[in-house]
Amino acid sequence: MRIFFDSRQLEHDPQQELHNGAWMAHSEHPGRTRAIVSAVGATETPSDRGEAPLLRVHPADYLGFLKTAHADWQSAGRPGNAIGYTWPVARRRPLNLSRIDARLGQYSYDAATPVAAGTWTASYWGAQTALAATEAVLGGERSAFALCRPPGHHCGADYLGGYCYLNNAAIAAEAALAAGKKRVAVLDVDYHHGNGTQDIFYDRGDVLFVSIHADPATDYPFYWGHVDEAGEGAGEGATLNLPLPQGTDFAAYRPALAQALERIAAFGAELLIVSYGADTFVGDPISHFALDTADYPLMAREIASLGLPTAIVMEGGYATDALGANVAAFLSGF
Ligand code: OKP
Ligand code: ZN
Repeated sequence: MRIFFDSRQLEHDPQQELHNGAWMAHSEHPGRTRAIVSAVGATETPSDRGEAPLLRVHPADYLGFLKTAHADWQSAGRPGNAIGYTWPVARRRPLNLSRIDARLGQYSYDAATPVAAGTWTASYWGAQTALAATEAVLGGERSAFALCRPPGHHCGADYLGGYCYLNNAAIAAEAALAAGKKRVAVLDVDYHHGNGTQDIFYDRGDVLFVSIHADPATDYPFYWGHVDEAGEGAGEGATLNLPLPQGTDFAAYRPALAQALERIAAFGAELLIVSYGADTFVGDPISHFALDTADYPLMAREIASLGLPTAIVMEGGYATDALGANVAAFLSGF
């Protein structure tokens, strides 16, 4: 399998996140990626396809915010990473605010996603990595892996959150549509619901979003991922949420996976994007499913049995010591 990776993604090195009321070292650190790189073997560096494919998903004002947020924070005399502390709820309308705190609030939804000096560069090359893998499958590869970092599935068109800044899976799906595919499916198997990807395609009939994740009644991101979220307008029926309880092991996971794959087949997808998070692993420090390393090849084989050209995009996974083995196990099933 062709594997794409750009080492500039390591430049994103967020210091801390607000976790259960205290600042703690950030879970989404560069060491995650180093662990995966050393386990998966040779990688290819993506070429630069520019900003146009990013702009199919993210508005220019959001990209502009992301590019300068850390510098703006520094100009305001602030230490460390840029992070918001106030968020608009009822008044989320397009105000032209210049204060960095106001802009951070307008373009984000949590305090777990700091903007550091290297965040834009890393996110940009993460998106290029997803595009390279997508182009490989559009060109005839059966599957390809994009070793993306930071992850992407929590970030919407114009907001960051959940350690995510650019939505790599959505950028990949839009690239496939731009290349002529009529129907694309995104299967999100990260432990957390992919709220950003869901939001981006919620009213669209050409992209099916299917997610298996921890029940938002107990788990982040709480406000999305409930069973009754099924899409709207032209997208009615093109969103499928399959929440599962904490403690779920692969035996309990399998029926949901079968249901997800059935829906993707029925949709008539021509290309599949998999948002793969290894945080369903039993030893994950911030998650509560009970999948094991040996389950990932089985999960992958079932996904591969759809017979669709498949671009796999890396999302979460925080048990760094087991992360390389878990990712390699998943990829081996394709
Ligand atoms: C990103 B991905 C909880 C802090 C917020 C955010 C989790 C983001 C996961 N105390 N946690 O889906 O793996
Ligand atoms: Zn996750």
